[in-house]
Amino acid sequence: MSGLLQGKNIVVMGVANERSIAWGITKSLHNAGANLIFTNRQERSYNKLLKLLEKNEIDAKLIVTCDVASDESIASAFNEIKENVGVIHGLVHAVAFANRDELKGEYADTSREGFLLAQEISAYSLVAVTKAAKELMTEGGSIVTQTYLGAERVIPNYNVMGVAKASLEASVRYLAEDVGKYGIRVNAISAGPIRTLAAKGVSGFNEKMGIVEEKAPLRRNVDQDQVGDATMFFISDLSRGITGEVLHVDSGFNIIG
Ligand code: N5H
Repeated sequence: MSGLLQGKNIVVMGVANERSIAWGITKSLHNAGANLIFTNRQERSYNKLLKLLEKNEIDAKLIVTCDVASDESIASAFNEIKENVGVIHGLVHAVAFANRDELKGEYADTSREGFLLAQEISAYSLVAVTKAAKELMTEGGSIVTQTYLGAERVIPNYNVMGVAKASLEASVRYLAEDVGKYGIRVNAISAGPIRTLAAKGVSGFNEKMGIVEEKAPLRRNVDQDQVGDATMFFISDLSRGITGEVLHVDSGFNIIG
């Protein structure tokens, strides 16, 4: 599989630590020969990323700060990428946020503020970065985001995030139509539950993993590397006929009634 992304410049957003889905993706893209550009928001994740890259002997082409809550920050991040790298061929969006206290109990209790925050960081951010990234994808490109089954069905506790992911998945389709004429594709991976920093401490998470082991056709959970390889497929030309799609990487869990 190596070499599939040789010479391709791919932006990865959302590495917080080695458990991050974005880190599994990083390894898959690196193994396929991609040049990697990272964005992160916090100093803490920047330091983590530097250590991870060193430990795994991966050279980042560039690391820029980007706060997806700010249009100025997005503009300056992609400007910096344009100046230092020029053309990009792919973008991985693995960013989401909702207030922890709204990821339990009833969805009906969601606050206006919490609703808007989840939508802004988890869904609008894809729109905003697509707008910025498409200007740098002058040779065509591929954009991949991360979603979850709670967008399609009511999954206890997912609440405001389920609605944000529904918005994200609809955005994938609308964006795919917009940028398709420039040879740019937009797709999503719908991963099964994975123990990440974001998932840490959220109500009912362990139980969800147990249900997958019991009910999914493959009788096991998925991991970051499996999502990484599927994302690599979407970033590469192997998936050149696919856009606006949501691909489940969930041991088949979603087909079971
Ligand atoms: C049904 C479930 C379990 C309940 C819902 C979990 C939703 C998690 C997603 C969001 C993104 C988690 C989140 O924003 C947590 C924050 O409030 C607090 N955490 C942080 O700030 C950490 C430090 C940073 C790294 O996190 C972020 N987001 O920046 C769904 C699960 C079975 C599957 C799952 C966990 C889905 C998913 O969307 O991640």
